[in-house]
Amino acid sequence: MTEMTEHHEAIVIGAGVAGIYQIKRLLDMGMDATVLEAAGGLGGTWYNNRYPGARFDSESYTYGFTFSKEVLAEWDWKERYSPQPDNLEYLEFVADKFDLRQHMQFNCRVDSAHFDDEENIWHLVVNGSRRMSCRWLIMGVGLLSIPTMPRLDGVDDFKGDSFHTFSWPHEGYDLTGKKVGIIGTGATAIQVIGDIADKVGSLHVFQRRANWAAPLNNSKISKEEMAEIRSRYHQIFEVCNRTPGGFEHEPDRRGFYEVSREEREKLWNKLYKEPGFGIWLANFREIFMDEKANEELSEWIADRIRDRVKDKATAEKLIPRDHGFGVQRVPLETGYYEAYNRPNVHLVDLNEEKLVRVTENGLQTEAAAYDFDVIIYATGFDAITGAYDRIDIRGANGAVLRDKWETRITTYLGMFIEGFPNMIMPNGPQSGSASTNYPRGIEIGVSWVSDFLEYARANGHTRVEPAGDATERWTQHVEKMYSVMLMRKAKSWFTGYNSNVKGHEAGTIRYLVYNGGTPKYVSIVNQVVADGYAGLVFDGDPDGGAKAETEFTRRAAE
Ligand code: NA7
Repeated sequence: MTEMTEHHEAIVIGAGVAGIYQIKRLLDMGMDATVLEAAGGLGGTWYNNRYPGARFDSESYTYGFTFSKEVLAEWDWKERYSPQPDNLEYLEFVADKFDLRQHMQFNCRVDSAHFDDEENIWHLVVNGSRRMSCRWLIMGVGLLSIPTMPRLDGVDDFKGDSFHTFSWPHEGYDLTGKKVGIIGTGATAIQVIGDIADKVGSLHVFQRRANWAAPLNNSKISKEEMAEIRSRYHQIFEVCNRTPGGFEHEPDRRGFYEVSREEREKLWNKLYKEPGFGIWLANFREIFMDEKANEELSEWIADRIRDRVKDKATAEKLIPRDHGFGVQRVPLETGYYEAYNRPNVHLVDLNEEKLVRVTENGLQTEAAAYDFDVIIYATGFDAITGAYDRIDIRGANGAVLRDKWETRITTYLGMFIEGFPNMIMPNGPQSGSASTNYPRGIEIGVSWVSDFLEYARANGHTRVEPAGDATERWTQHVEKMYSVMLMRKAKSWFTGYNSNVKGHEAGTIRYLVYNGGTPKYVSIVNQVVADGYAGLVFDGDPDGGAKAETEFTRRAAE
């Protein structure tokens, strides 16, 4: 360690939902810790994504932190699906309440993190030259924090304004009367389009793959309603804890084939009119696993699109043909389909005319040149592993994480990586967070990690890493969970597909998320604790890992 190195017992990378709660827990246990955040402020997703229409798809009152009764008592949600400015305000409120900002350093981009095998510490380089070190490196880097631009020629040639939705101008941007082109029809684009269609002069939507979407059915929350919700918080979070996705929507327990077609349609009609993910998550469980059941639901949803979009040809183009409803995370929309009934909104099907390049004036397809004042890139993210790949992470013996994960993503519990001691991921790839209502998964992960660190400190451990066999078992368990789900067939960020990232464009499945559901995840990670942190090797003692052959093995095999 040189004199110039700033050392902390723990460094948390990222000041989003995970980083905020993680630093709180580290400070509570009296640890010397700091948060390094690349952006200019805290809030992660809610700091960056300021595009029009950005809001929760989780019910607001299920999104907040549960760790503090005071926060629950003091914060009022104003909308059922709260918009970005309120969400950022909420996270700032929590950080300020516990005086966390003083432990966060902004505009700090971590370039590299190298593990020192002799001293069992991590050495970091921040912003090119600043040297820092820590015993515990905690990754709160976010699942969707690295935006990706299309690999198109001429992006810099465009003379008008253009932004990726993630980098929307913080001071706001007035689109009134403007000629706008938007690339993408993911959850983000679907929010943007619904919001701006009636404000812009014209809007051209460049769609490569149609995406299933369902109504958000948002509404305001009055003071009285908030008081009622508050009185039920305990109950609400109990439901979140027992549902697979950590939402308040519980799957319909009836068998799809046990009820008549009329009964099924009755449920779908009801759910389609209800707020949020009900139509996805309160549906029959078979829709996620059984082709025929999924097809029947998909056809029913297609008819809703046909009901809502007046022009028949446009409606057909908006109906996905390559995947069924709900096998990708379902975008929730407000007036998305109705936007296409407006004379100023035009759908450009990129299957009929491929995008060729960006020009000085707009976008060029095989069929036409489109002129715009503004181009919006709603083209998604290098999801889940992207933020890890951007840091030069080297573990024991100089092993490079980026290389390790190139062919196969392996973790233990989604929290530890073999060969990368003392690096912990409360919401990493293959953890319980990615496929859920994020903060519910994050709180579970951060709590577990914090308890673990207390244990490690109390027992004087200075090095921990997962055993190879435990890692293999967990990874196989994660892979097996995909095998029963129809989602394995979808080209989405859940399966690691991204046409704009080298190596991820082939559609070869990457096992990024844990699909076993929150209750199963919690029972496994709790069992690991009950078994004396089975599967983890402490201070290089290989016998530590031998403890893995216990209850966890049985559960993972189920
Ligand atoms: P998504 O869901 O990854 O969507 C990205 C969209 O951009 C999708 O429609 C892509 O089409 C499209 N895209 C990406 N690159 C291109 C190029 N080169 N040409 C044309 N179209 C392109 O990201 P979002 O930001 O919308 O949503 C991410 C999550 O945020 C969401 O699931 C919520 O949980 C919140 P494709 O489907 O690949 O053909």
